[in-house]
Amino acid sequence: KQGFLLRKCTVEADGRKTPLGKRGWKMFYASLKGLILFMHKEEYRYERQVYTEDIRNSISIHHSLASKATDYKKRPNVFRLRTAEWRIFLFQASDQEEMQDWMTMINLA
Ligand code: I3P
Repeated sequence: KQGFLLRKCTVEADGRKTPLGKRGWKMFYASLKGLILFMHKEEYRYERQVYTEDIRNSISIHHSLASKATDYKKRPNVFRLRTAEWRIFLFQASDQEEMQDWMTMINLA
């Protein structure tokens, strides 16, 4: 699965809140390959050579859990991803169906 997703980091791997200045929403072209959610800065990058920056932004979804962020009211179609290292991200999809699809693909991967 692939497509545009907005991402917000909220909790880092050390369990601390993501520091101010790094908590903003950022647009990525996401592609799910196996147990890695690649976060590409540009859409065209996903099928070509893999860029170091894109690898750095990628997220291991092994033992992770995606669920609807029902408590986050500021934006629609937002789901939360908690990783095995207990990092927490919010992702905003373009509509409800996309959101559901991403959660299903992540949780079944
Ligand atoms: C963050 C940015 C986010 C906001 C976050 C800010 O600032 O404005 O949009 O989250 O609030 O810290 P920065 O870009 O400087 O990191 P929301 O859109 O969810 O309000 P937060 O600290 O309450 O998460």
